[in-house]
Amino acid sequence: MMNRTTLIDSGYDCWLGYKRIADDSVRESYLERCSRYVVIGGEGQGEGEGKGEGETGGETRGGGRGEISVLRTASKELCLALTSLLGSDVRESAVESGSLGGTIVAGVYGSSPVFEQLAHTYDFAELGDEGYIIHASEEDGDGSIYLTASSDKGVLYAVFHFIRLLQTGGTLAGQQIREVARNGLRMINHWDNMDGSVERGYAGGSIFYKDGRFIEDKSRIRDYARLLASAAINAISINNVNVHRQESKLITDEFLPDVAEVAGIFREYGIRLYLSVNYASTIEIGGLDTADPLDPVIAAWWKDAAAKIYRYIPDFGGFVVKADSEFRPGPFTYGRNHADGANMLADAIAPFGGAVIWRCFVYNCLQDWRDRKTDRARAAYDHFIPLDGEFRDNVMLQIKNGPMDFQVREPVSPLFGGLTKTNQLLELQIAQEYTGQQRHVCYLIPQWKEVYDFDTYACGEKSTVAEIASGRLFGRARGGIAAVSNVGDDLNWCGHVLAQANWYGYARLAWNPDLSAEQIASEWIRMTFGLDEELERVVLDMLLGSYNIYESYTAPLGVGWMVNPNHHYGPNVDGYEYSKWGTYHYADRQGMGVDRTVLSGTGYAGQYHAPVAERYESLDECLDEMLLFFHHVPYLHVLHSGKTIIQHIYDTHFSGAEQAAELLEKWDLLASRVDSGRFEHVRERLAHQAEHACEWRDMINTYFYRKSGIADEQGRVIY
Ligand code: GCW
Repeated sequence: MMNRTTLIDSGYDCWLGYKRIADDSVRESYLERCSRYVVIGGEGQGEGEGKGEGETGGETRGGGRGEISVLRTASKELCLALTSLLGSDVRESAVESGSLGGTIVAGVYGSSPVFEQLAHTYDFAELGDEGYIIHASEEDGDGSIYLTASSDKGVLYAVFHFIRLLQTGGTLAGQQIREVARNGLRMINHWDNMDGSVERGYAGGSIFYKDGRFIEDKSRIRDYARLLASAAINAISINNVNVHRQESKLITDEFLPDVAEVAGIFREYGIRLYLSVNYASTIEIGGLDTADPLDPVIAAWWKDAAAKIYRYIPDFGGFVVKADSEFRPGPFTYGRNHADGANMLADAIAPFGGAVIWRCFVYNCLQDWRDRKTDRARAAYDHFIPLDGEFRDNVMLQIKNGPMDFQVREPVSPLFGGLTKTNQLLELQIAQEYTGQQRHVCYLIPQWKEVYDFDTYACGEKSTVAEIASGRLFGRARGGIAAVSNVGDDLNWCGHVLAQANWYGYARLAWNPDLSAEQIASEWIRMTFGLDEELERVVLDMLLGSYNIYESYTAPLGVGWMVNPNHHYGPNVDGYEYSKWGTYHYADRQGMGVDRTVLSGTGYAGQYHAPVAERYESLDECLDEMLLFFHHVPYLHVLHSGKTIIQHIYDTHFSGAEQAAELLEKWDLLASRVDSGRFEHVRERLAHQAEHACEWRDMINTYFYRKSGIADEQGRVIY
């Protein structure tokens, strides 16, 4: 167990700290309607069945065992929040106690006649499995507030939403909230290894494993599940997609008891557990000499493996698979394709209601830098488009937002809009691998909003990524969002307190991609730091500006990379220029950028639908911020902004470093408004960022000054 005194001011509680509301009048006005509560069934014995996450219809088995405890979780959380935020005058009521007037009443619609009066205001059928209602209208008489849904999980979400209302100073009077999840699957992927390390982890070690085994004290996992559920995450994979020897054994009797215990914790919070599996498990742990997906012996091995997993975990979510990617095994070895591999696993797991999440991050990572025709950006599309329509219904293809690899700026993967007959998941990276590694502030919600809102024109206008990933545009049965976690065992979970906003924001956006970056940030600030207008103004300004600031002092105009090899931190313009990874900028003394046009380049621009393809193809129409991703241009090429490429590089790098220094000055205004623990911690990170931004500025500017020989118009210092 964590020692509470060490946690105070550490950021451990994240946005669920529930500090007593300081303003007496606000607290008292809430108390008028919130001094009593009841969660119907919260201590009861009901039993139910959940539908599989990511599904918009159909039957799924398993999950029943969690249903009672999800309501219990809701009840515990409501009690904790009310007593902490409002003071100790809060008590639990009983439904049988006659009049419920002035009570918060939570429960599954249909489990009690008290919810029937809501039937003339809401259509419960529209809520689906996870949607909910918060009804606090005075017109219905008794002043009670109703939190209801058609499932226990929906009630839990309603409870957390209601708590958020109180934390953010929202009005209760007249509230009629109806929320429906826009994405069926809202998943977090961990890249945790059983040795306790986290691949691309920037917040300490794993919260799940140490020294090749599960960590014995699971209390932190419970705290984690609670944070995830508060923002309606409903699925988690708990091990790295690069599945090494030890993690391959997670699906065996050696570790399944532990996996089941962890699954049980997540189940209480409405979260379904998945595992990343080694495609070559039959060889690695099965003692066989092949992993050929069309070999009946292999298919039978996986059927047995699935049956065993479900004996331990009846509501197991399924497998996440990275195959034939970055040296991981896959079906290519046997002359088979990705559909063959995915379908074999899908068939093994289908009888139990499980799914296969198959990643599309497939490219040649042994490229020759001298070869300018092979284009890593093209690879995923080239591999998967020919297979569209060949995957089983319980397969989802997980597609990174961009065609390269989570750079600060990339176009959207053309697989979105390209695939029309296959279930898809959008994959984002909350871990800030290329966006400052949680030492720089980089609030990523604006980047993700652009991805969700991107119009692929697959079926004419409004064919956005949001509509495709959710499954709606092509009428797919499954869909949703997954993201690489930024969490580790640092006391504040994320390494940087402000990086918690990305974790929280990812989840909120997965529930509803229409929320604005500002709205999410302001929710997070109020919940995390309390109600303080000045503090909110400053932190909002810092967060909302941070993505552009980070972009402006790092690799310019969409070209990407320019980082140190392996760990990917800090500037190194040629770090990957002569490597095998397919990530080049092609800078010479005349110009830079990658020609990906159909006319003269790799043809990548042609993987989009009209009019997107034409926009990227055309030097005139291509957006400035994406120019060097699509075109190789001279340094004196003039952007839409009116600046030359070279002057743009100088200007953005000087201003970016200045703005990074201003972030620190802004934070310093908050010295008396933030507890010293979190204040000093963030301050130290911002000081590093300011200094590191100067390093970026000087390396990039100097490199391009020396390459191009063109001086800065403003004659600033370049080395
Ligand atoms: O971004 C790259 C990372 C790898 C990662 C890979 C992937 C898990 O540098 O560390 O491996 O992507 O997404 O599979």
